[in-house]
Amino acid sequence: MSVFSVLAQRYPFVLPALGYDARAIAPAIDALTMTIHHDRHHAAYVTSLNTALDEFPELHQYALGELLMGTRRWPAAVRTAIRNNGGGHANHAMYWGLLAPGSATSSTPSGTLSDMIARDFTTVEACKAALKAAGLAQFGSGWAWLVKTATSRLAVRGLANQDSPLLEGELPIVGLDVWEHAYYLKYQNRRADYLDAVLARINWDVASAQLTR
Ligand code: MN3
Repeated sequence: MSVFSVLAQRYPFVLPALGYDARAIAPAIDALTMTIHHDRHHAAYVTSLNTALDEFPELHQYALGELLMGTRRWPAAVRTAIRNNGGGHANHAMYWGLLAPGSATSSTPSGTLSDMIARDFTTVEACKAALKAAGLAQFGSGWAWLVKTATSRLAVRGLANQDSPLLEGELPIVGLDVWEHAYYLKYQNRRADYLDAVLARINWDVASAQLTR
Protein backbone atom coordinates (compact mmCIF):
# COMPACT_ATOMS: atom_id res chain seq x y z
CA MET A 1 0.00 0.00 0.00
CA SER A 2 1.29 3.41 -0.83
CA VAL A 3 1.22 5.47 2.30
CA PHE A 4 0.08 8.47 0.36
CA SER A 5 -2.48 6.85 -1.92
CA VAL A 6 -5.14 7.43 0.72
CA LEU A 7 -4.53 11.19 0.55
CA ALA A 8 -5.73 11.06 -3.06
CA GLN A 9 -8.99 9.32 -2.12
CA ARG A 10 -12.23 11.21 -2.60
CA TYR A 11 -15.66 10.69 -1.07
CA PRO A 12 -16.87 8.04 -0.50
CA PHE A 13 -13.73 7.05 1.37
CA VAL A 14 -12.77 3.40 1.77
CA LEU A 15 -10.76 1.53 4.37
CA PRO A 16 -7.50 0.33 2.80
CA ALA A 17 -6.35 -3.21 3.51
CA LEU A 18 -3.56 -3.58 6.05
CA GLY A 19 -1.38 -4.93 3.27
CA TYR A 20 -0.05 -7.78 5.43
CA ASP A 21 -1.25 -10.35 7.92
CA ALA A 22 -2.34 -8.98 11.29
CA ARG A 23 0.35 -11.17 12.88
CA ALA A 24 3.12 -9.70 10.75
CA ILE A 25 4.10 -6.93 13.19
CA ALA A 26 4.28 -9.23 16.24
CA PRO A 27 5.84 -9.24 18.73
CA ALA A 28 6.08 -5.43 18.52
CA ILE A 29 2.31 -5.23 18.04
CA ASP A 30 0.15 -8.27 18.70
CA ALA A 31 -2.36 -9.57 16.16
CA LEU A 32 -5.45 -8.77 18.22
CA THR A 33 -4.40 -5.15 18.65
CA MET A 34 -3.68 -4.87 14.92
CA THR A 35 -7.05 -6.39 14.01
CA ILE A 36 -9.13 -4.26 16.37
CA HIS A 37 -7.15 -1.14 15.53
CA HIS A 38 -7.56 -1.55 11.77
CA ASP A 39 -10.94 -3.27 11.45
CA ARG A 40 -12.76 -1.24 14.10
CA HIS A 41 -10.94 1.99 14.99
CA HIS A 42 -9.70 2.92 11.51
CA ALA A 43 -12.93 1.70 9.94
CA ALA A 44 -14.93 3.94 12.30
CA TYR A 45 -13.00 7.02 11.18
CA VAL A 46 -13.79 6.19 7.55
CA THR A 47 -17.48 5.60 8.25
CA SER A 48 -17.78 8.77 10.32
CA LEU A 49 -16.00 10.85 7.68
CA ASN A 50 -18.37 9.59 4.98
CA THR A 51 -21.39 10.22 7.18
CA ALA A 52 -20.24 13.77 7.91
CA LEU A 53 -19.67 14.50 4.21
CA ASP A 54 -22.96 12.95 3.05
CA GLU A 55 -24.60 16.34 3.52
CA PHE A 56 -21.83 18.39 1.88
CA PRO A 57 -21.78 17.35 -1.80
CA GLU A 58 -19.79 20.47 -2.65
CA LEU A 59 -16.84 18.89 -0.81
CA HIS A 60 -16.95 15.56 -2.67
CA GLN A 61 -14.60 16.86 -5.37
CA TYR A 62 -11.74 17.25 -2.89
CA ALA A 63 -9.15 14.62 -2.09
CA LEU A 64 -8.49 13.72 1.54
CA GLY A 65 -5.17 15.57 1.51
CA GLU A 66 -6.91 18.71 0.23
CA LEU A 67 -9.63 18.42 2.85
CA LEU A 68 -7.02 18.26 5.62
CA MET A 69 -4.86 21.08 4.29
CA GLY A 70 -7.85 23.35 3.76
CA THR A 71 -9.88 22.87 6.93
CA ARG A 72 -10.30 26.60 7.52
CA ARG A 73 -12.13 26.91 4.19
CA TRP A 74 -14.82 24.36 4.94
CA PRO A 75 -18.20 25.02 6.58
CA ALA A 76 -17.89 25.16 10.36
CA ALA A 77 -20.47 22.38 10.66
CA VAL A 78 -18.15 19.85 9.02
CA ARG A 79 -14.72 21.19 9.92
CA THR A 80 -14.30 19.24 13.15
CA ALA A 81 -15.44 16.01 11.51
CA ILE A 82 -12.84 16.45 8.76
CA ARG A 83 -10.16 17.23 11.32
CA ASN A 84 -10.97 14.26 13.55
CA ASN A 85 -12.17 11.59 11.12
CA GLY A 86 -10.30 12.71 8.02
CA GLY A 87 -7.20 12.95 10.16
CA GLY A 88 -7.91 9.55 11.66
CA HIS A 89 -8.26 8.02 8.19
CA ALA A 90 -5.06 9.56 6.81
CA ASN A 91 -3.00 8.98 9.95
CA HIS A 92 -3.87 5.31 10.27
CA ALA A 93 -3.31 4.54 6.59
CA MET A 94 0.16 6.02 7.00
CA TYR A 95 0.84 4.09 10.20
CA TRP A 96 0.03 0.71 8.60
CA GLY A 97 2.29 1.51 5.68
CA LEU A 98 5.18 2.58 7.88
CA LEU A 99 5.33 -0.69 9.83
CA ALA A 100 7.69 -3.29 8.40
CA PRO A 101 5.93 -6.69 8.29
CA GLY A 102 7.49 -10.10 8.83
CA SER A 103 10.99 -10.71 9.99
CA ALA A 104 12.44 -8.01 7.78
CA THR A 105 15.20 -6.22 9.56
CA SER A 106 14.63 -2.55 10.06
CA SER A 107 15.82 -0.54 7.09
CA THR A 108 17.62 2.76 7.41
CA PRO A 109 16.72 6.20 6.03
CA SER A 110 18.11 6.82 2.56
CA GLY A 111 18.47 9.58 0.00
CA THR A 112 17.06 12.98 0.86
CA LEU A 113 15.64 11.82 4.18
CA SER A 114 19.02 10.51 5.30
CA ASP A 115 20.65 13.84 4.41
CA MET A 116 17.97 15.83 6.24
CA ILE A 117 18.24 13.68 9.37
CA ALA A 118 22.01 14.19 9.39
CA ARG A 119 21.50 17.94 9.08
CA ASP A 120 18.63 18.37 11.55
CA PHE A 121 19.23 15.57 14.12
CA THR A 122 22.85 14.50 13.44
CA THR A 123 22.00 10.79 13.77
CA VAL A 124 19.07 8.46 13.14
CA GLU A 125 19.24 7.42 16.78
CA ALA A 126 18.81 11.03 17.88
CA CYS A 127 15.84 11.38 15.54
CA LYS A 128 14.26 8.24 17.02
CA ALA A 129 14.94 9.50 20.55
CA ALA A 130 13.17 12.76 19.76
CA LEU A 131 10.18 10.84 18.37
CA LYS A 132 10.06 8.67 21.48
CA ALA A 133 10.24 11.71 23.74
CA ALA A 134 7.36 13.35 21.85
CA GLY A 135 5.31 10.17 22.18
CA LEU A 136 5.96 9.98 25.90
CA ALA A 137 5.22 13.67 26.42
CA GLN A 138 1.85 13.53 24.62
CA PHE A 139 -0.71 13.92 27.42
CA GLY A 140 -3.73 11.83 26.62
CA SER A 141 -4.47 10.70 23.08
CA GLY A 142 -2.42 11.80 20.12
CA TRP A 143 0.50 11.07 17.85
CA ALA A 144 4.22 11.72 17.67
CA TRP A 145 5.25 12.95 14.23
CA LEU A 146 8.36 13.44 12.17
CA VAL A 147 7.42 16.17 9.69
CA LYS A 148 8.90 18.28 6.94
CA THR A 149 8.16 21.88 7.84
CA ALA A 150 7.16 24.70 5.49
CA THR A 151 10.83 25.71 5.40
CA SER A 152 11.91 22.16 4.46
CA ARG A 153 13.42 21.29 7.81
CA LEU A 154 12.71 18.07 9.67
CA ALA A 155 11.00 18.51 13.03
CA VAL A 156 9.30 16.36 15.64
CA ARG A 157 5.81 17.30 16.77
CA GLY A 158 3.43 15.94 19.35
CA LEU A 159 -0.13 16.50 18.13
CA ALA A 160 -3.32 15.77 20.03
CA ASN A 161 -6.16 13.49 18.99
CA GLN A 162 -6.16 12.81 15.22
CA ASP A 163 -4.69 16.14 14.18
CA SER A 164 -2.67 15.68 11.00
CA PRO A 165 0.50 17.70 10.37
CA LEU A 166 -1.20 18.60 7.08
CA LEU A 167 -3.57 20.85 9.05
CA GLU A 168 -0.62 23.20 9.53
CA GLY A 169 0.85 22.65 6.10
CA GLU A 170 3.55 20.25 7.30
CA LEU A 171 4.28 16.99 5.50
CA PRO A 172 4.06 13.86 7.68
CA ILE A 173 7.06 11.55 7.30
CA VAL A 174 6.64 9.18 10.26
CA GLY A 175 3.63 8.96 12.59
CA LEU A 176 3.46 7.01 15.85
CA ASP A 177 -0.01 6.42 17.28
CA VAL A 178 0.07 6.84 21.07
CA TRP A 179 -3.65 6.44 21.70
CA GLU A 180 -4.06 3.71 24.28
CA HIS A 181 -5.98 1.61 21.71
CA ALA A 182 -2.68 1.28 19.82
CA TYR A 183 -0.87 -0.58 22.59
CA TYR A 184 -2.91 -1.18 25.74
CA LEU A 185 -3.74 -4.89 25.25
CA LYS A 186 -0.07 -5.84 25.20
CA TYR A 187 1.71 -3.01 26.99
CA GLN A 188 -0.93 -1.59 29.36
CA ASN A 189 0.63 1.61 30.76
CA ARG A 190 4.13 0.90 29.36
CA ARG A 191 3.99 3.37 26.51
CA ALA A 192 7.79 3.65 26.42
CA ASP A 193 8.15 -0.06 25.66
CA TYR A 194 5.58 0.20 22.87
CA LEU A 195 7.42 3.17 21.39
CA ASP A 196 10.76 1.33 21.49
CA ALA A 197 9.22 -1.69 19.78
CA VAL A 198 7.49 0.31 17.07
CA LEU A 199 10.50 2.52 16.39
CA ALA A 200 12.46 -0.66 15.74
CA ARG A 201 9.87 -1.70 13.12
CA ILE A 202 9.68 1.50 11.10
CA ASN A 203 10.07 0.87 7.39
CA TRP A 204 12.49 3.69 6.62
CA ASP A 205 12.33 2.90 2.89
CA VAL A 206 8.66 3.93 3.04
CA ALA A 207 9.46 6.98 5.18
CA SER A 208 12.24 8.01 2.80
CA ALA A 209 9.85 7.76 -0.15
CA GLN A 210 7.53 10.37 1.38
CA LEU A 211 9.97 13.07 0.32
CA THR A 212 10.18 11.96 -3.29
CA ARG A 213 6.64 10.90 -4.04
MN1 MN3 B 1 -5.20 4.59 16.38
